[in-house]
Amino acid sequence: EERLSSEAVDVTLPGVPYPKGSLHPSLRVIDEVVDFFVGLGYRVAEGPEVETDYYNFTALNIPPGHPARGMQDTFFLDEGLVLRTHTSPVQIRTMLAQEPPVYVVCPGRTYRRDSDPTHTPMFNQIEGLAVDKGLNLGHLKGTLAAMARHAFGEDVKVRLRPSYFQFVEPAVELDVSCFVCGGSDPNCKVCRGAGWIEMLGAGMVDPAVLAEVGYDPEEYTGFAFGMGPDRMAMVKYGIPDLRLFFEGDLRFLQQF
Ligand code: 2NL
Repeated sequence: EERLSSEAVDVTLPGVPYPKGSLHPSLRVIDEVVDFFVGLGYRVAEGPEVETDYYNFTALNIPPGHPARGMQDTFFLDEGLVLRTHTSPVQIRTMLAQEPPVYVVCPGRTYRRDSDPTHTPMFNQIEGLAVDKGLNLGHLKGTLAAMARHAFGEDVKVRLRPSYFQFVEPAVELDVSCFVCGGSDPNCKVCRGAGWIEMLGAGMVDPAVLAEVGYDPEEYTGFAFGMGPDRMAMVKYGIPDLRLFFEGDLRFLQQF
C-alpha cells in the first residue's frame, strides 16, 4: 500500500509542453512556389553564394564597365569574386552543364549593399528558366499566371507591363490583382488603392545569353523570371518591416 501510494503517478496532470517549431514566412512562400514548378516538371537547382564576376554579370549580357553593374549594389570580394546579386548564375551553370530542353527553378540567398525597412543586405530570390523549341511570351504569361493563382488564390488576375532587364528581351513585370480588395478599396493597405500588386520580373531570354552558353538562338528560345519571396511574404502576411525576417526573434517567427 505504502509503495503504491508513494509511487503513484497522476496521469491526468498536463504533460511537459514541448517547444514547437514553425516555418519561416519566407520559406513558406519559397516552398509554395518551388512545389508549383516541380509539379510542372521543373527541376530544382542550387549553386554557390560566392560567385565569379563572369557568372554573375558577364554571361548575363552585363560586360565589364556596363552601367547595369553599378545599379546592383554588389558586395565585391577579392580576386574577381562577388556575393551573387541574383540567382541567375545558377541558371547559367545549369545551361553550361546540359543541352536543352531546360526547365529549372532556382531558390537561394542573394546579397546587395542595401539596408532600410524594405531592403536587407541578404534576401531570398527565386528565379526560373525554361529553354526549349518554340517557347514564346504566351508560355511565359500562362506559366506565371498559373503560379500567381497557386500562391494568391484562384480568383486573382494578372497583367504584364513592359520593363527592362539586361538579360531578357522583351522584358516584362507581372502584377497580380489585389487579393485583399480586388481593386475596390481606395484605402486598401495591401495595394494602396492601386488594385494591383507588383509580383515579379521576367522576359524572353536574350539571344546573346543563349549564344554565350553555347545554345543556338535560331533553334531555341526561352523565358526566365525572378521574384523576391521575402517581399511576397510581406504582402501575403501583412508584415511591415523586412528586417523582422532576419532577426531570429521567436515572438515574430512563432506567429506563422
Ligand atoms: C526581378 C527580375 C529577372 C531573370 C530575372 C534570367 C536568368 C537568365 C537568363 C535570363 Cl540565366 N534571365 N533571369 C530574367 C528577368 C527578370 O528578375 O525583378 N527579380 C526580383
